[in-house]
Amino acid sequence: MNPLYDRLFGAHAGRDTPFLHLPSGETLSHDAFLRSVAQLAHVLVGQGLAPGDRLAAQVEKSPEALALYAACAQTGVVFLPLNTAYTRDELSYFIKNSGARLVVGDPRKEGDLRPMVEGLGAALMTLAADGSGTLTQAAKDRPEQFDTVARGEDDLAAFLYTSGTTGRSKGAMLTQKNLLSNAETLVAHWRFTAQDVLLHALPIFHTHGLFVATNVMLLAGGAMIFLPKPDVDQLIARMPEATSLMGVPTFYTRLLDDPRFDRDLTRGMRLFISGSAPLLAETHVRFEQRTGHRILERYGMTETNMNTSNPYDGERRAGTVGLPLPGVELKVCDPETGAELPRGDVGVIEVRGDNVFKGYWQMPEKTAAELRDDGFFITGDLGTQGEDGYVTIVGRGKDLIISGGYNIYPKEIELVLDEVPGVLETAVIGVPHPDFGETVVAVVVPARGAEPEETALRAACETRLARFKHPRRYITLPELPRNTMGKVQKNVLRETYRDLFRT
Ligand code: MLC
Ligand code: AMP
Repeated sequence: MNPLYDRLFGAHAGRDTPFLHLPSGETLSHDAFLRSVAQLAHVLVGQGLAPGDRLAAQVEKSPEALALYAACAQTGVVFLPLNTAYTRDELSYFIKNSGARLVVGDPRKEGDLRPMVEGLGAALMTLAADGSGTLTQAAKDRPEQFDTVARGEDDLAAFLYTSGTTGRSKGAMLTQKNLLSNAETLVAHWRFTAQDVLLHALPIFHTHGLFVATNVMLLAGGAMIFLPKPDVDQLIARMPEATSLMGVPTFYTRLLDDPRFDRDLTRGMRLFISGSAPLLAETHVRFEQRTGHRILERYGMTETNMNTSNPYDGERRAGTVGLPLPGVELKVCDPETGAELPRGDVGVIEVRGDNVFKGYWQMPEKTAAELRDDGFFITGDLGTQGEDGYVTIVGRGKDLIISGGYNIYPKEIELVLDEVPGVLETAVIGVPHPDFGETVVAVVVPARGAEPEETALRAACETRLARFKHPRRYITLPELPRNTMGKVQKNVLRETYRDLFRT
């Protein structure tokens, strides 16, 4: 028995039904996909990977990349997907911290990656966006059947790294049960069936694109139009074949900016889902006016999968993230004492359920700080729950910027900028941005008599931080605003620079 593999993948063996519709016009059936998974599973075992070992993958979105996830499930290997934007420095931390034994990377970066990967005692294989590379080369002649390795519900299925307020990324350990229970809940809640066709344009290295979108469609037995990027022309061209779309708010604002996106185009769609970042109530209203559809907003995170969702049939209330999902307990607590607050009060959201992860890999203190003994996870999001159960997120207790659905922790950027010669200190903030929701601005205080060049600041970020984390604007100030306790008042900075990107 291997519940994750059996339910998501094995259940479709022999089914000649469409699974992935590709940009080339080709369609891959469930069965053809599973045969390629078995071949990859043979390669992983051939590489000496045993159940519980970690495989890190930094690869472009492709059917083969998805098959690698499935092959990990089939062999009991822990899958560790990584953002393709991460630099070699960032990657090296994840490989070292996770102890990954095999790294699958982009052949274009092979020369850069190999010394680092092998220096860390791991092996490197490659996989390109078009499916070529040493991984698929090795899989070519392997059998198309593989005896699934037995695993239990509490065994680890994946590690997803999330940054933190201290600037050090933590590996969130997700079990089979975490993933399966959430997928089951979402299929039922959002009414997905084998007749659904999901327009899949999210990256597959994060919770949203991998565990929400893909796991839901696998469990439901439906098909996906698998686009490498959320290109608006492609989304519009393929929408008539689809029944549903999952996206971050940027998808929806970009679609609304295109006059071709209208009621007629969306006639065959039954569901638009938004998450990973706040959807402005204004976007929700404009979307309904334009298409007649009410976007269904839900709320989740890497450590917990999905926690709340607006209802399918009931009121999808703009500006809220809906109600706790079945099987998820949610409470709003006093940030200082942890005591549960009365309905309507603002506090930190805590959640408990089969969806909540097992802890951070080899970081017991960080786990203890966020995961209570009674199983409640302290999300760090500030919110309120109304008498009727609807949850509204009003802010974040954690110093976090969400840009186009990617989480960016200011501390990580401040640590890099603070090291630049001539910099006394820095404060990195998020300010409203019309496309990304929020974007990164760095406020820099020069050391006495120094004038650090913006090019030097940019260069420092270049090798150490993925591009989406790079500040879009640098502002020099003689000093940072501080309160009487000496703490930097980022709220003052955010207020001062709130209109920097307003059009
Ligand atoms: C790309 N860039 C970004 C960016 N994405 N900058 C800031 N924030 C982002 N999110 C930068 C690139 O580095 C590049 O910079 C330039 O923008 C163009 O890159 P691109 O790849 O062409 O961008 P685009 O295709 O337009 O992608 C934007 C996006 C994408 C918003 C569609 O970022 C995206 O798919 N986001 C989804 C993220 C996601 O899946 N989040 C879920 C996390 S799970 P330059 O300088 O080189 O020009 C989670 C839990 C939950 O949060 O609840 O779901
Ligand atoms: P990540 O750690 O990348 O999984 O991001 C999780 C964070 O994204 C949450 O803690 C929230 O701050 C935010 N988030 C996810 N969905 C929503 C939403 N619908 N509205 C507001 N914030 C959200």
